Amino acid sequence: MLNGMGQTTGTDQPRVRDVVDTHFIESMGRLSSTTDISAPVDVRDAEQLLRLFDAQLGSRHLDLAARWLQTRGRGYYTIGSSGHEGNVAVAEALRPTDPALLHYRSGGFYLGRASQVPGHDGLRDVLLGIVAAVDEPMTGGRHKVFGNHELAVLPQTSTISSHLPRAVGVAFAIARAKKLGVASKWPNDAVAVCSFGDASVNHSTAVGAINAAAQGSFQGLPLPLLLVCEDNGIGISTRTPKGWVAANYSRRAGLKYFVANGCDLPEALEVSQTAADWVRRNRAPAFLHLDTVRLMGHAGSDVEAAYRLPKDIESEMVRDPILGTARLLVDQEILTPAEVVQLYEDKRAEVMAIAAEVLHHPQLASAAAVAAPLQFDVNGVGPRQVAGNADASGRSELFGTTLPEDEGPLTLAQAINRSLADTLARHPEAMVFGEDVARKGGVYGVTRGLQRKAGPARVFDTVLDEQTVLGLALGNAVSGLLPIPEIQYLAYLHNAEDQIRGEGATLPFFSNGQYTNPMVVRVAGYGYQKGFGGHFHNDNSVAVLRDIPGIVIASPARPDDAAAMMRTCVAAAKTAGQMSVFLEPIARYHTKDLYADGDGRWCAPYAAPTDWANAHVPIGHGRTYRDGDDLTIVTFANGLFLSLRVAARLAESGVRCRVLDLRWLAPLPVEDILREAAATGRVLVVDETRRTGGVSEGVLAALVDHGFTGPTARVTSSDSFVPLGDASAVVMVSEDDIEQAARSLVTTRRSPAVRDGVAQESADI
Ligand SMILES: Cc1ncc(C[n+]2csc(CCOP(=O)(O)OP(=O)(O)O)c2C)c(N)n1
Ligand SMILES: [Mg+2]
Repeated sequence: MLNGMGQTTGTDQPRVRDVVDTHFIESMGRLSSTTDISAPVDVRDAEQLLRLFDAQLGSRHLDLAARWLQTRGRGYYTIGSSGHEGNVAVAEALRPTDPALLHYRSGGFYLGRASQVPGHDGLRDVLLGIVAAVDEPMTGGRHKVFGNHELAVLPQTSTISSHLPRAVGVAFAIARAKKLGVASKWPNDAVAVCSFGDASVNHSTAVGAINAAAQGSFQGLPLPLLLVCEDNGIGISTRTPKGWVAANYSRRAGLKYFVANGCDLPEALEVSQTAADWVRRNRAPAFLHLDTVRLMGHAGSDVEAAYRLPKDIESEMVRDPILGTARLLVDQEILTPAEVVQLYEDKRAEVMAIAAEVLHHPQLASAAAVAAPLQFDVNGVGPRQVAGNADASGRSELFGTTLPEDEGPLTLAQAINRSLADTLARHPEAMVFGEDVARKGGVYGVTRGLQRKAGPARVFDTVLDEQTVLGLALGNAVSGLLPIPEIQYLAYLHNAEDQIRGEGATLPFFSNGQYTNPMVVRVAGYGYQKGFGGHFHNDNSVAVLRDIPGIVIASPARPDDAAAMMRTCVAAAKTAGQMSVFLEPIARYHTKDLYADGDGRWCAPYAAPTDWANAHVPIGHGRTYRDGDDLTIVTFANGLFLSLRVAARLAESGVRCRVLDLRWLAPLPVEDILREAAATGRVLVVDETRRTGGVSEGVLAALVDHGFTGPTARVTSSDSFVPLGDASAVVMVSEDDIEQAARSLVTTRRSPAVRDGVAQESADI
């Protein structure tokens, strides 16, 4: 039976046999040293061929071992590299310091690279991953990946193509760090390599990333990126149209194309070396198309016979790259067939011995242990980190004669602008980029003048693709730079959100904290733009961000908080590798007044970095306004503006509120919520996001979780999109909604557990 798998209980070795296994051994049996299989090939040297064959054999036996471990109930991953082992040639063509983001079939590459650095046992690494062992060197028992910090191999997720935007960012970072003269994690002349499958090139994430690389290169941007398409002609059961990959990428502006038979090691070597050298020399992206076969199905559970003809499976087996290299070794009289089989069986024994040992290794045993890499040590981020060595000369270079703290009261947009400038002044590795942020200075002017101040290498416009914006940031962040990308509108985060969720936030998790994404993603969002722009410019849904483990969500409402919180996020990125999302309320960007025209109470002076008391907002700490004891309003962003106005009106009729601005949506300031709730015994949550999935759910759940028993209510926006024109107002929380709910709530009996006293931190405004 084709693709059949039997378990053989050998005399001293546990083993699993696949038909591919048997086919190899039988084929070797039919071979003699004198069989003239192919024309003599110019192999660089026998030692090299034997070394690469060793990696290929290791990769093959890892696949067999994975299946055996599964039969023992201790193997959790069976997608293998069989048929793709020619990718060892790509590792051979590169340096072990070249950052690699690998396809799940790049086992040959991984073992090849591991063999280039003394002290590494690639076989063991992979087997520890398959059994989810705590001592696996990359994920610490969280996944099976090809990844190793010391080998510059970044772990990848299962989401096909999601690593390509980051790979573009890593290539960009190699060149940009050199240009800026700042330290990077990779050598100046490094090449980033990124492999993926043939079906994966159709994914919009891949299409966008390759497009971004090609467009960048087209306009002369240095991008040393080797894209490797391991083309086995199929994606699980769906055939890739013959010739599709070549037709698409062989004549692409900004992208050099190379093609090689991945089942022919000398050819793969020669072409890989040419491609890698070309990328290194030209600092430009290339597409290396490796023609491979897929043996043993998509994964252990895959019954190929259900969708593939036997003759097709057989013809793939004939191209088995292991067999190809073995024939070459015999043909070149480097080994006899018997010696090849001996090597093959020795490798089996070596791999299975490790497999039999690691299956007893412990796995992660508690939720806390599993989630540990998601807990960034941001508690250590204090005013000292924020102020740091604020270099006065760097600041005056950027700001000229007037420092922002001397400008007088600023709007929210101005405060963010100045804090970005300060970040650029303080961190030479910081960069601000996104759509229209540079020459135009952003749709709302928030980044105005930054390019002039910091130069086009640090403040620049990107291609119009949010996955690229975020991927570029991820690649830069993991390379040691400090990216501050902008997403022009919250509604446009959603088409790229997986770059934060699946790609960004998971990196520390799947690298056991060895790789992080220190960065701050600015997002302009929320509603209340007086009916202009409709949903896509008034998007008020943040649910998609709130449940991502390990990220910080800052949501400043006021200029003084915004500048201080930006500094905190930057400091958290630098000291703890934290990724933060910085949600800015567009409607408040240019607001000056709060209660009455001309009162200027939504403006605030800018705190100098050294003004420790005001230049920093600890993560997860809210801010209380007013000290009323009838009702606590818990809110954030535009809700703060609306609630303060309502609170002032309520005070005139004797209802005394206190208003808590959450400031951080993740982690929520739970202590502050509980303290302020206890202070009045009644809580009204004012939430401009949706009723379902909105922030109010988190606030109320926190109160319940901690035993608050007083009356609560919430006013939220509707479970709707925001329409154009005056109709927008009817789906958004209004001041009237807040006032009515507040008046109604203060008539209810409050919790008996009301604590006396006022809030510890209160600001009168
Ligand atoms: C975004 C995403 N969609 C679907 C899947 C499920 N999936 C896993 S592998 C695969 C096929 C990939 O084929 P290809 O890129 O040719 O790689 P190959 O397995 O053939 O090496 C699919 C659909 C996934 N992992 N990620
Ligand atoms: Mg494929």
